[in-house]
Amino acid sequence: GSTGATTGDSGGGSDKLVMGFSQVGAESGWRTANTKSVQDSAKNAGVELKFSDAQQKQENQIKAIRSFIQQKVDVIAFSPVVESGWDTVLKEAQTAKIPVILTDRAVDSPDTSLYKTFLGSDFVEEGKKAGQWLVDQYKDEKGDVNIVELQGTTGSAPANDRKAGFADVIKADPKFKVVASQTGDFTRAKGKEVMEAFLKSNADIDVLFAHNDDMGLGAIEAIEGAGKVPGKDIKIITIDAVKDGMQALADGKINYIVECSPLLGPQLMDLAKKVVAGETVEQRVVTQETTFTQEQAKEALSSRQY
Ligand code: GYE
Repeated sequence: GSTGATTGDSGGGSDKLVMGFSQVGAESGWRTANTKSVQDSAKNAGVELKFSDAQQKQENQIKAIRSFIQQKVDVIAFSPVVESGWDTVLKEAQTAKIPVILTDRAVDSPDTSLYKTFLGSDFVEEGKKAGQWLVDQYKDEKGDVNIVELQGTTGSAPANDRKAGFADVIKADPKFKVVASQTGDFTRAKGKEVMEAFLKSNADIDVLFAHNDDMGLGAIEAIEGAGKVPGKDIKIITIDAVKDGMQALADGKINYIVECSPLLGPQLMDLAKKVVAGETVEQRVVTQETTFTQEQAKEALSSRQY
């Protein structure tokens, strides 16, 4: 506020930008790093952050967003756990004239005026990169390549898009067969549990594609538990490139990781300031990312920030 009329300013008259942020949860190493990035960047940017953890439940996110509207925050940012079902609450924010920024995950609403911008990775591209590695690795293979897939949270943008991108690339050759595909909810525990079931019902698995490192790491435990060697008997591709994933890649237990950066905080604070100042911003801001082989992981490991 700039009225300057009050004395003994006890917070109400401060010029600090207030952001309500609704986080998905704490399901993975990626998410932990993302939360830290948002919190640290808010501090550095002088943004007052109201942070809420939805524990992977959409209803909790809707409640948090409504509470941010009631508190009249300057800007709302959130990472939607699933893609569908946001129109009503986003319209409420729009009516209250509070700008919304999507971070990390997308919504499927056709009305793009409901949010100012969407900052995050291109998940279709990530799935394609994973598929392309497989196609290259198995280019001389004549027989079938049996693949199992651990999907992320059902209905989430990264699960939908990574699955689609991967499928789009491997369909070029019918020898690639996805013999089982199920959600592991982006967690290590679920990844292990579902991989155990895959191993029981499929005698001949050549490749695991896991939509994130954590599920891949859980699956490694299942594979070892079944007396097989991860990275050799079963080749493993994951997405994220968090420290534990990169360590497993350097150790030869994972074969390839497609990077997905959780360090969205600084760009988010930048965009928030612009949006609140009424400046126009790009509708879509895509994160820059790379990929890692086992050799590259050995080199990169010591300098990873998360
Ligand atoms: O890949 C996964 C996390 O939305 C990109 O969510 C994010 C994904 C990330 O749980 O590890």
